[in-house]
Amino acid sequence: MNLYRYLVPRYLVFPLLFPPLFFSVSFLCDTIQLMSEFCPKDFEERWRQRWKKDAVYTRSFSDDKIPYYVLEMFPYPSGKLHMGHVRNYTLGDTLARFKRMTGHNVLYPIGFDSFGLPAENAAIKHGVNPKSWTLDNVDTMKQQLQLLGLSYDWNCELATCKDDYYRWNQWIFLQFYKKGLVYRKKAYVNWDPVDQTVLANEQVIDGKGWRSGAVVEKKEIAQWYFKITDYAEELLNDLDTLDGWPDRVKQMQRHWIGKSVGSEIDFEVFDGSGKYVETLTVFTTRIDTLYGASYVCIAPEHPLTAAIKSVHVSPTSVQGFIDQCLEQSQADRSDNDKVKLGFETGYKVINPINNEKLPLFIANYVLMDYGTGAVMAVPCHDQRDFAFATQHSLPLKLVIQDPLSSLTLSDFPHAYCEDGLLCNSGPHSGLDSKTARKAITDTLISQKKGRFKAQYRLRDWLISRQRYWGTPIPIVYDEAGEPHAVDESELPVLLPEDVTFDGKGNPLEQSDTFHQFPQPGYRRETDTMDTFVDSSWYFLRYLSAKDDTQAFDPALIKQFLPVDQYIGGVEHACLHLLYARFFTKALRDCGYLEINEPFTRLLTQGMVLKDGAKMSKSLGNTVDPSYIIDRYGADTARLFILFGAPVDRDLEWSDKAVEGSFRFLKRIWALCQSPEKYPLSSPDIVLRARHVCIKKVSHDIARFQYNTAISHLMTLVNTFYHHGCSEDDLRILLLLLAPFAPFMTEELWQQFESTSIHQAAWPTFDPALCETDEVTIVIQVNGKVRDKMTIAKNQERDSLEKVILSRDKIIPYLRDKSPKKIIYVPNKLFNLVI
Ligand code: ANZ
Repeated sequence: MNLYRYLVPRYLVFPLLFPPLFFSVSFLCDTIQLMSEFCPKDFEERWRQRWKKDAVYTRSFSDDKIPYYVLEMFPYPSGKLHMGHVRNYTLGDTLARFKRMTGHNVLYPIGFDSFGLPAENAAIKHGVNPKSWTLDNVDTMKQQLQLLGLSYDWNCELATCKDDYYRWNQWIFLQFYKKGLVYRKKAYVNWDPVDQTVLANEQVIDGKGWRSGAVVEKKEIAQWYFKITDYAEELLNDLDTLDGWPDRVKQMQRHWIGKSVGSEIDFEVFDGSGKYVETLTVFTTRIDTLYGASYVCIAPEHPLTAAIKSVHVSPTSVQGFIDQCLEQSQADRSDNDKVKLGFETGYKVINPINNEKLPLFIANYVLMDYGTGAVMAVPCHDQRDFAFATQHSLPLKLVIQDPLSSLTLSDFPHAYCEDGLLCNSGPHSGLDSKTARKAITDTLISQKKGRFKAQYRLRDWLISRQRYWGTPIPIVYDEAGEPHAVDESELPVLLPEDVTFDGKGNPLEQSDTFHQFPQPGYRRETDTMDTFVDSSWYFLRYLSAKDDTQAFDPALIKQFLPVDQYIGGVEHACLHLLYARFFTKALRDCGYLEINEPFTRLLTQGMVLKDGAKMSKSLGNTVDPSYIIDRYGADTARLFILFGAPVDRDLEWSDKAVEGSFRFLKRIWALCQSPEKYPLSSPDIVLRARHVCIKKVSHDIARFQYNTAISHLMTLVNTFYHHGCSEDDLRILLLLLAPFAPFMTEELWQQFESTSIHQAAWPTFDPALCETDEVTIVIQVNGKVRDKMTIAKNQERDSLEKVILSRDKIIPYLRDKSPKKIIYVPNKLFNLVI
């Protein structure tokens, strides 16, 4: 329905045809039509229903349009949306809407990351069933998401806790198992001796079990791992291909992967009686210091400790020392400022470069899961070794000299940790550190006692959880305790429901149904998978979420992957984003994918703050999104979030700014309600303003500069208020605003068209009309940029010269002289040669 066409006949035709009725009927209509208040509640719900009924946001399978995949990190269904979610999803929705209007076949899905500890804790605390607790929460969150007018294609919806999803976790596990990317190894867990259960780190409070209060013990049990370290080098190198990722995130991943280039050195080990025991390999980045090694030490968890214990005069003292170390956290053990604990084993090792005999220690600061779990200690050149050697009165040997000073050992109370020139290093003395690292390694290579080696800080991914609410690992054990993969035809291995949640033991152990299956004597694995497994491939599943024949559909994957734009919090920089990259590469190597990376562009949005602090339940400073939607409508909530700050910066909550967003929408509403009040008075100005606005908004949305895009729209609205507007102008305004304020624009659009604005085409601009009469020129003094200035186009040199020579920024460079020469490139550059 066209408002203009509608208004004109009514005013003219009514009085002529039905004079007596004119005042009563027409006047009433006008009052209702023209004075209609901006009241979002009147139309938001109606549009939600209509969009759903008309499948306005459903992705099409046709490939006549360019596919575009917008993805947000899916939520954990904790029950309520918080402002962080609202921001995350509004950012994605706005882009999805823009891309649809610019002719893309947009895939914009959502699902629920619905396995995890909170559901299980709720079950233990309140006796509720984890499944119904979770699915209820999913429902609540879904309703809230829909209130915001997010344009998801709900056909893609998935919940990871449902067996139609997690069966494919099990399938992927089996593919990785076949490929040799899964293994089992012993590792320490937190053990609650009272409840006889393994505790997650979050369930250990001040060293005690969260329920029992018992002092938590470390227990070594066999667990499942994914071999992500096989991909360490590729994960590191491919970061360089991710041009659409924030540098900060790439840097965090580089650091997390932590590549160190160095050497391995083999030390022969002899027991107290001088008998050869075995060869111990250490990893070092400073082989140039090898002549300065004064002892070697191993981690308390090192396998060699078993042999040491078996021959030691007091095995209990060895074990006592090991236990003392294991009580400490890894962080404390590595802390430079904490006391270095050591135990002299009585064993000796031989330094392969000079055959010197060195003592072997067990030391708390050596970690088992880095390098080889053994280090050569060089007190003069490593701070921790220095502290340890001083505490244990071990010899200090200076082997690296600072090239810029002639200090000797007694002159410094710390280790000298920099590179330098080698001294006291036999034939290698005099070399610089870098050359020496190569030379010494080469010498050891020729003797088969060493090699070059790169190490990664990245550890294999421990996926076993001794919890109920997760994906059962598809493994069975035979009578001898040997693991076997479950046959693919037997998937899913269902989570049993005949379990109780009393916080004691592992619920899966108690279930009868879980352990009933054909082969007698076999037992199922009762570990479930880390929930990060679920989120490592969900973006592949969205495309065919209901398909029960395969995990994902190769043809659709080819069409839509990699994800064009991923949006989420920077807190996932290392774990989730790295795991998803690993899954993509591993699935590629299993033959199921052809892409190398899952996410082409990544946006990490800023936080939502209140009074300078992160909005969070624990601080009690949250603002409930439903309240804002209820009071102002979803469009205002969205607009505030998008306008309040650049997308990657923190956004400070402000009631005033919310009001401001509401008022802006109200102004547009009023304009569209009574356009006759704003007849077009300066068509030229308005036309230009409109084209400039289309250009700027298109440019800004494509670059996530939503706040500036909205400010351009504000400028346009002001122009309309001052200079009037036509129907076409209003149409353009609504189209440009549609991605930000989907409800109101749709409601107002119906004055012009009966189809959805969200399926309309994005407006185009005429570049000629966007050209302004101004240009910015650069002002240089002796070739160096000193100033910039916006001037009218094609200005004459002489008039310009006067202005430039009297500018504050330029005067100091003139030093009271007039320039020797002036180079003027019209509309670009003005260079003064002094
Ligand atoms: C001898 C040495 C001499 C070292 C020296 C440093 C300085 P990044 O760069 O982090 O890779 N190291 C090796 N494995 C270890 C483990 N499992 N636990 C604790 N420390 C370990 O660090 C490599 C250095 O960390 C190695 O080089 C080793 O100490 C130590 F003047 O070897 B260095």
